[in-house]
Amino acid sequence: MAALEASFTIHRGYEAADPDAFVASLAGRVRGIAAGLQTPVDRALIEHLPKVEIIASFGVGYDPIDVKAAAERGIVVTNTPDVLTEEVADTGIGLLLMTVREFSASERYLREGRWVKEGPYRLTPATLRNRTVGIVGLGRIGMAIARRLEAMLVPVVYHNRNPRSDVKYRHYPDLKQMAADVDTIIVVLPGGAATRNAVDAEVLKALGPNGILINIGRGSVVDEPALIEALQKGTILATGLDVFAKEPQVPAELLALPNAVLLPHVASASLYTRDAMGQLVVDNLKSWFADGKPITPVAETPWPR
Ligand code: NAP
Ligand code: 8YV
Repeated sequence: MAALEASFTIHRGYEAADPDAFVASLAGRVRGIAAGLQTPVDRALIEHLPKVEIIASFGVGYDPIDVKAAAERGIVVTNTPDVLTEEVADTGIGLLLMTVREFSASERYLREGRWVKEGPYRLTPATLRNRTVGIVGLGRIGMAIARRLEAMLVPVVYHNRNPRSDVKYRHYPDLKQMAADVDTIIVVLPGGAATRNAVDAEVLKALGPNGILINIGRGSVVDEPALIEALQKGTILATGLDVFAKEPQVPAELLALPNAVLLPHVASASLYTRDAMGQLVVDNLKSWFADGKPITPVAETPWPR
């Protein structure tokens, strides 16, 4: 915010008591939007702000922004790729280990004094040592996770719409087929209509009773009620989630499950990485208004047009 204030006149939509009156009062003046994940920029908002030239989003995923509506009006949308990749991959591996080896449950066991009273924590039924990981979304973050898994001697395969020519990992055009062949899935897909409920009851059934599902992509990619049922019935073994269907709400059924490790969307949430993301938002806006060039435009609003 300090860097934005140094270069621009800022109007804080997130502080407005009456958002509609706020937007109406600025309609003829606002030329750029700095948007967070919690700030949907839908078609109605875009149409109410006809002078907007750029929407600079804080985050690599930009599913809350109606990029089609922006493209139709010649508005460029930017995101924050790369600067968060390694942090999010670290979190993905951390969440995988927490889930497979039950680290949060065993820490609770220690803090509750049960190690002293009851003896050692149980041997975990799961290990990474005999697992194969299927990455759903082998893009920037998926690749950073795959590199880490290779160093950990864990075999990797993946599901994307398009096979990559720069990797030796097996590509599965069909997600259900991949789920049947592996025991661990890490979801790193973008949100939005194309990926909604891509991990459904059938995929979970194919993953099987030893199966572990990690999701650090978007909550909308996993059919949450189907996942809850699969965990309750033992259709799969466990899950580790950083993202949820209706954040910050997490269903009570998930909270009650011992075989679910739940994080509050923290994959990129270090000061270091959030600062880099914020800087890229500022740099996109400054570059646009100084030189007419966005630094990291999204695919739907390419630059030059
Ligand atoms: P990216 O480089 O664009 O990678 C996305 C990958 O998903 C690509 O390999 C793409 O391959 C694949 N993909 C896209 N749509 C697909 C579909 N319909 N079916 C199958 N595969 C599909 O993006 P990234 O930088 O790695 O980020 C990925 C996502 O992670 C973001 O969009 C965001 O939602 C999420 N994320 C979450 C956090 C967090 O805090 N939890 C932080 C950062 C990012 P193809 O095009 O070949 O299909
Ligand atoms: C968010 C994320 O940016 O980059 C993404 O797609 O999901 C996160 O890094 C973060 O939650 C801030 O809203």
